[in-house]
Amino acid sequence: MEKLLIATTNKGKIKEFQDLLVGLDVLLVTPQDCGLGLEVVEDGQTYEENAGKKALAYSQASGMICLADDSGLEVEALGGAPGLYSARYSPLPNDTDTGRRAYLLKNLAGFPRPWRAHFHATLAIGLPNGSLFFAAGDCFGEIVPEERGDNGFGYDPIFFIPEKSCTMAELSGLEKNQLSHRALAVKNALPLLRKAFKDVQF
Ligand code: ITT
Repeated sequence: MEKLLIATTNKGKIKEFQDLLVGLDVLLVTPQDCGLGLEVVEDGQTYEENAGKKALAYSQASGMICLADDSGLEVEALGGAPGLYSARYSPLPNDTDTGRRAYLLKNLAGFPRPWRAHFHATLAIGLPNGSLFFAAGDCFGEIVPEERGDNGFGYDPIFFIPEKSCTMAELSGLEKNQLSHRALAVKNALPLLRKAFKDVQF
């Protein structure tokens, strides 16, 4: 069976991709499965640049078709921050998801609610010949000042979805995968992935 390398070190993303890509008839492998420990510097100015950089680095190191994700949370009152810097949004180096959520709430404290926000995901499909294909998705909601729920990862416990009347972390994995930015991006990426596996000669 052909293999797709999920080019991320984020365990939350890996779990979601494993569930979102069940319909794709390929074997999903992780960098850990392949013994790959790449450090990709995310210095791009856009989600596309960073996702493309990760997909290419992993496809060149592995010789496999790779799927990379660059995503973030954009908060209107903060002019779109943390955005591209969502994974590093903290004054403390190596802070945790909990620390980053607390820092975001501290920065939002002076602003009137609702604190409108959306999650964005750009996926890059990298081929060993250097070709890149992109797909994206967004999920809209608002930030709430108290954490709710234990599922998901990152900013999920403070991201409220009005249509569901709960936070992203209160949704089951299955429910999150019906409406998240990553779910929508995967839906848009599936035809590109199918084409990539048809076209590439292994
Ligand atoms: P890789 O680069 O290895 O994929 P990463 O976590 O560094 O892992 P990003 O640079 O794309 O990935 O950062 C995305 C950050 O945005 C992530 O660490 C979370 O803080 C946040 N984020 C993205 N998607 C999210 C989601 O579905 N739920 C909660 N937070 C999310």
